[in-house]
Amino acid sequence: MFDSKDFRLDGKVAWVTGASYGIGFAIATAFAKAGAQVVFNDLNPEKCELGKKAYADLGIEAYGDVCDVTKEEQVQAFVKKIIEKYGHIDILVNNAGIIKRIPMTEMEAKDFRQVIDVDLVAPFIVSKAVIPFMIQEGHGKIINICSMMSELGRETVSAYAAAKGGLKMLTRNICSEYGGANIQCNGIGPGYIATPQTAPLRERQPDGSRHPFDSFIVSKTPAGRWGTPEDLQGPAVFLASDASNFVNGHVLYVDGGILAYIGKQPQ
Ligand code: NAP
Ligand code: GCO
Repeated sequence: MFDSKDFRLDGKVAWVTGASYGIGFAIATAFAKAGAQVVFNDLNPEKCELGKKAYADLGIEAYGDVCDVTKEEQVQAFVKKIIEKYGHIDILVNNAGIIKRIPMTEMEAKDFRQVIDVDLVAPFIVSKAVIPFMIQEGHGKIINICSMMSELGRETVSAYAAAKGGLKMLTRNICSEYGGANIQCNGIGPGYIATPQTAPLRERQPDGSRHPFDSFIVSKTPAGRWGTPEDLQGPAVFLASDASNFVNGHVLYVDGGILAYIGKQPQ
């Protein structure tokens, strides 16, 4: 029988990777407001301290520490710390990610590999480290932050699209392999969201006009605007909660309708 408490996260421990700011921070704060204990990591102590202060400014006592999600030994050590401190990890959000916007024929293989490393290999490394503890608990929620580029390509983002396409399939495979252990693994596919990662696409031009890509995205989005990190909070809480216990292997696009829309007819 449905109960609104199904959307609560009370008593849950939620690790959101790369969540000092941006989308990860927004998702983590929503989890805290729904009752979860938030855990986050970042690449350096300064960012972790900035993140802790930002959470504290919202009245949230988040546990944060340095962990490079591409380094398996760091991830395993971080998971050990979480288990020692809280005893369990109920929710994992593979949020940490990078993008390099370089025309493919000009992109060096090392740059391609770095994007794949952070955006695809790291979610594998982190999920692999966490799943055994979720199996022990008899439940778990994994949310992979995919992208519209899990479905579409565009110039200069070959590595990112390849990684995010792979992340969609990793999501489906974790669902397939661990659904029987009562682990639900889903994706969130944000549209174009106003964060530091997309700031270069929204920069004002020297003459003060809007960036052409900014205008392009607004015209391609039925909602007629960029998304905000807050737009992702409700969908993330849903996928992290008992309300979604029979949702598995799904990528929930939170994109203002852009993937459904052919685009405004030129006037
Ligand atoms: P962002 O502003 O660039 O933040 C990314 C976060 O990931 C930062 O905290 C960064 O830490 C961290 N990070 C990067 N590499 C890491 C590593 N190796 N280990 C640990 N942390 C690492 O990005 P965002 O816009 O919030 O995006 C978050 C996620 O959503 C990414 O996966 C992105 O691909 C995805 N996404 C974004 C959009 C969008 O329009 N913004 C749309 C769809 C999907 P540092 O600050 O220390 O580098
Ligand atoms: C880009 C953007 C996108 C967004 C997002 C869209 O350069 O096209 O950075 O990739 O980050 O992934 O869903």
